Amino acid sequence: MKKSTFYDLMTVCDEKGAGYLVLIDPDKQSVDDMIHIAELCEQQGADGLLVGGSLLFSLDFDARVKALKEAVSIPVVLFPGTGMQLSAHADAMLFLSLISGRNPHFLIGEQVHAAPMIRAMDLETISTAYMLVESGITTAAQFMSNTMPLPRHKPEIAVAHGLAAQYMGMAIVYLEGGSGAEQSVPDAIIHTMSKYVELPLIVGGGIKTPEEARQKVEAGASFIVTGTVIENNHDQQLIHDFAQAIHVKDGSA
Ligand code: 1GP
Repeated sequence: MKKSTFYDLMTVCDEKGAGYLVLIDPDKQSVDDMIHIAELCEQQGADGLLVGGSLLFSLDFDARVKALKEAVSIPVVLFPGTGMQLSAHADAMLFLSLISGRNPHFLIGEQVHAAPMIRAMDLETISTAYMLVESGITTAAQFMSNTMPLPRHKPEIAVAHGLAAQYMGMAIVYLEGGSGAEQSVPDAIIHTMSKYVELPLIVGGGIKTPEEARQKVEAGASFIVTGTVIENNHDQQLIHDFAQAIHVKDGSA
């Protein structure tokens, strides 16, 4: 595999059993708070930061990504809710296609708008099969994309989407409960997906405790993402506990 941020993340996954990514929503906090969380994440063992959100209210997205990049040495990866969330300062971006939905705008439209700018920025792209899974409430991702999530009690439907992503040559699957989800992605979906689909799995949305994160890794997740729980607490012990629970090969959990 070519040396890249994706390669580095996959190496983390091989060495530690799974990787821990913390989502920073640039709209939900001041620059100082954002930097503070990022530094805590690095110190306490997180493997990377995702940056993005469903909406953008601030005008300084690029400056915020730059500030994050200067503050930490773990990878800073864009997780854009729209094609407006681009920055050449990031290490890479998840190039998302919302394949659980049937809205052409999020399947290919946003991507076509963003592609020429991504080329101009020379930004590494990680082709990501993004799937929303029913999670108890209408999440921002669901509402903003105007798509229906995958049913949570039908793992075979999720798997069929994962296989399609694999056959289309995508690099990674992202199973998303949605930020602030009441219920995280069911272990049964993660387990079945990891059994049938030969792509690494990112799992996020509504994960509230290290124990829950650990269960997702044991079910087959390669990366766990938490956003809200860290955003609300700024708790370094909690970040540490998440990292330990997720790094199943460290033997310290
Ligand atoms: C990442 O959107 C999630 O996939 C983050 O979700 O904010 O619920 O942790 P939370």
